[in-house]
Amino acid sequence: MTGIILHHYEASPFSEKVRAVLGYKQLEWQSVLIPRIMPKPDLLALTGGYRKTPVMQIGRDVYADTHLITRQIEALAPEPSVFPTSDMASSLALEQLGDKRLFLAAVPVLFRPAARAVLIEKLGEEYLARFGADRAALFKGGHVERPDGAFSDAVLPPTLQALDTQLANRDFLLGEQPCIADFAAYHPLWYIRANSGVAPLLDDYPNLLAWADRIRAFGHGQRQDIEASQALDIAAHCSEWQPLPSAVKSRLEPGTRVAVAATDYGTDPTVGELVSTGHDCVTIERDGPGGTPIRVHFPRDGFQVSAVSE
Ligand SMILES: N[C@@H](CCC(=O)N[C@@H](CS)C(=O)NCC(=O)O)C(=O)O
Repeated sequence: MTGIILHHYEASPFSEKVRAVLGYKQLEWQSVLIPRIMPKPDLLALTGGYRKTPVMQIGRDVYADTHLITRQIEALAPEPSVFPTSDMASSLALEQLGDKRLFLAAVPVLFRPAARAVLIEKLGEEYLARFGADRAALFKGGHVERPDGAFSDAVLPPTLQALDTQLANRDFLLGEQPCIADFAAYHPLWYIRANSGVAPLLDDYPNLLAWADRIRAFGHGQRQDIEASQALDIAAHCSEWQPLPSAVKSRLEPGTRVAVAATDYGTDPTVGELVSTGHDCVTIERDGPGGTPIRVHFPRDGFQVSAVSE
């Protein structure tokens, strides 16, 4: 048992990235379904402010952002690896292309009339209006603007064409085995493909579709559904911490009271005491459910850490 609890919702592309990694590694995990839109009181009881989806919990350790979540999963279950040491920088660059550019280019596609018609059928007009308002608020205060149709039109065709060409003679983006680059480029396409109104947009890219089928075939591992209250209970009764990555020198000393917030969008801060700064991870401690101390871990890239006065 890995102890992994994923807080996610079914239709979330970034959650699908993590579910596919769990599937490729054939891991057992527990699933807590969270709301797609605010408020998310049970999730925030763990994170202390961070609201994005997904979040991973192991006991009383909480991991924000799939950049860190996937690396923590790799640390727990190294084989088969999704972080090959050869091509490390190339896979990081492609991971960013998928998570940042391709995902943001996919979002407006789901607001096109053909996609909206499918969503209205599924979720209802009233919920969709609330979803739109929630996502408009999500992009307030960050340095990334809410993407629009013009951004999609400019970015999607050349990026899909490049990925499709790269996949002409190989099974996965960097060779014959999948790595993090594949999972990061996969989830925005999964998002488009899941909506029958816009899925045909991908028909021009046969290599991409075949590759997406290969990733889908990994499945999601062994998932067990639990309630949010059970996850909070697990945190409240846990007395161990997960190992921390080695600390590196940083501008702020451990023990400093800090706020950590994403810089792109969804910038709601989490406040706590700085525990450690690693190469790729910042950890803070705060009081969680029932006053239990909780550690929340964030990636460094894409997050701002600032000292706060009491
Ligand atoms: N950089 C984040 C991005 C996560 C993200 O944007 N998730 C979307 C859902 S797929 C989100 O948080 N939407 C708002 C929400 O769920 O509250 C990551 O890699 O985890």
